Amino acid sequence: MVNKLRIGAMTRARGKWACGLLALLLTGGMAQAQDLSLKDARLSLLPGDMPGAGYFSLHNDSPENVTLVGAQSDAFKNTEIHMSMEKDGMASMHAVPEIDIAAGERFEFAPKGYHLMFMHRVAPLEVGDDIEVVLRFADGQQLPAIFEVVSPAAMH
Ligand SMILES: [Cu+2]
Repeated sequence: MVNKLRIGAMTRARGKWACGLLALLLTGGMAQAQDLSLKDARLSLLPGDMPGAGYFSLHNDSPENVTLVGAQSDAFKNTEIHMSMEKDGMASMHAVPEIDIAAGERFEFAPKGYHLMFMHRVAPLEVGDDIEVVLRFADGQQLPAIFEVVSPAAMH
């Protein structure tokens, strides 16, 4: 009886170790983005299958310049970096391939400017939900962050 319990505990411990190793292999042993952080991350949710817009403040407290090249979330099929602009009184937006953030700088994703465009929701979302978004950088760093789902009315 005692022996059986002990074997069970050992198996569990080994399973945990194996998971850790797998995670390390999957990420290629890449360091997590420790000196990069997101503040005030929120996703403005529109009704139906309209895209959601992600806003946040990205802080680069590392001694290196970084380049944001994309983002992804399990809650949406694809995500693009967008920039809104107004021309002749008409609002429009276009995709931006990458954004440089210099060492020690911060970059604001805010309404009427840069935003993450989340397209094709794959799961139902409600105001108040949290979704995980992973930001990707040109050097291979990945920064996971939690975005709070908010109503577009809360943006103003
Ligand atoms: Cu957009």
